[in-house]
Amino acid sequence: MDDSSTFDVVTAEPLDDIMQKIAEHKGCGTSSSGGKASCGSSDGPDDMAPEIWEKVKNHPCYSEEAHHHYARMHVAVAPACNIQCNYCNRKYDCANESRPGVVSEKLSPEQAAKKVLAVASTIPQMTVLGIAGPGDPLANPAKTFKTFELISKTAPDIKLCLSTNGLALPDHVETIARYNVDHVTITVNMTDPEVGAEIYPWIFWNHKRVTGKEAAKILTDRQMQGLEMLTERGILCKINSVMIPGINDQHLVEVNKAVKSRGAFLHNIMPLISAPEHGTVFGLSGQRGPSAQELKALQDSCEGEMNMMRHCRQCRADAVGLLGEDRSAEFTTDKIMEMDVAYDLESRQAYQSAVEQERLAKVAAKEAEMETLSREDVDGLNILVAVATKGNGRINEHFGHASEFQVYELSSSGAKFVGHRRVDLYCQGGYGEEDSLETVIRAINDCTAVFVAKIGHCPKDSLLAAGIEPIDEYAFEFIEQSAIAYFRNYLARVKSGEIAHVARGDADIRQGAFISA
Ligand code: CLF
Ligand code: SF4
Repeated sequence: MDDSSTFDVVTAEPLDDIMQKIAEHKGCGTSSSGGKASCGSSDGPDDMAPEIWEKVKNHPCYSEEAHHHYARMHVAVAPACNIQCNYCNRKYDCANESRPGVVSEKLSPEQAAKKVLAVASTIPQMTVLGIAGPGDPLANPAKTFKTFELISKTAPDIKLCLSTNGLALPDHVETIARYNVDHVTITVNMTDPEVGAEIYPWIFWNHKRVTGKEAAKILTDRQMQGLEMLTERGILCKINSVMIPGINDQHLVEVNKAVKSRGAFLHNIMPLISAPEHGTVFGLSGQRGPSAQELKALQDSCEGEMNMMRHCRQCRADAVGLLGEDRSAEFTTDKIMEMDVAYDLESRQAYQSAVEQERLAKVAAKEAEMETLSREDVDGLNILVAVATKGNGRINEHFGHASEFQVYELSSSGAKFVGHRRVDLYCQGGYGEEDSLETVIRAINDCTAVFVAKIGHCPKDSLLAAGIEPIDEYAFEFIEQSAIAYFRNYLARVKSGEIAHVARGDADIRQGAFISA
């Protein structure tokens, strides 16, 4: 038997022991972690076994904390698919792992390997290579595993990651383990074939097309079997689910329980993105996606069961960079073929140690600020704040240059990342765009403040009028430390009567809340 199926490659520890630790970690909702967030993918090294931390610490999808510092890249080597989802148009990338409306440049395994080296030598914090489409990686096993083989030889420090619809998964678990792919995502939208028949018109199974409930039953059985086989081997599994209001939104609570009981590490409930111009069945039938509030409510209701991922950016099958940034245009096939690539493991490691120092400083700063918050009477108050950032866990983006805002919930537990909001750029080459400002304000209307590195007078006044306090006094500081400091100051102002606290659900009546009393 191949040793890699019984021992972890990083720690050489028997996999039974590691599995036990993963299973223990699943119950982290009830674990004691002091004043820190007790559950969720923002967990740190104190919240899990060292072997698990080793696997997730620099994976931007499996660790919320890591996503501020580390980047991933995808290579689009897998064009074919073996099922049909009603939210997919084959013109575009697999919508299980990406948003519709973007098309990746397809690569051969050799081109993909060259691209990985080119990116790794340009972006030293790129630590994960994922194959996520544009079809299903396991419907293209030869190309997928050839790519992994080439990369594991030339860039052994890069973690390998795979995302699949799960239909072919049980047939490939041994190969996945042999190539040390220790992060696998399965998209599970249902465990009930009645629900599945509304999402999947057909699957291609045993050389023929199968439809309706029969197809959905085969798919769910294969997904659950594949999940069990992976977790038995100590491979960390993330479950992606597309939330489709009126079809599987309530049912996803059951899905969450089913995948938790089979050892899944993380659950990522993503919103359906649906528009007629995507040409999908759902887009054309007018099936809507969930609102940010509906999504958050479902994620909150599942959080007691297991770790929930809230920082997914539904990135494309050729995404490159930190989650939320897109550097794929810098690495087109033409450009990478011209690049003189030198893979320098030592300088990558030196860069990553510097990142770790910054990360430790960030955690220490947050803990010191938490210490002061723990002495305050928070009185059950909590607020949301929006943050403009371009990475490193700092408030380092100008208001006008932000294409998304990260949203944190502030409460007696400190600052917890709860999602992000995409927006149109306010600054359009030197002048502010009023229409964009309106969409920004709508996107963060439930936030009490917005933290930015810099902001002009015009947007400042409009935000204040909408009841959102623009804050630039923490420019370039750490996000969580600054947010907690702001929260303490907010509590003091509420207590003194300087401002009135407005509950989140009352965002529409926040107008003028920051006009001094
Ligand atoms: Fe890619 Fe997926 Fe691996 Fe991440 S993405 S294969 S686990 S390396 Fe991440 Fe992108 Fe969301 Fe996917 S943000 S769409 S969850
Ligand atoms: Fe499309 Fe992905 Fe579904 Fe295949 S699995 S039909 S590529 S969304």
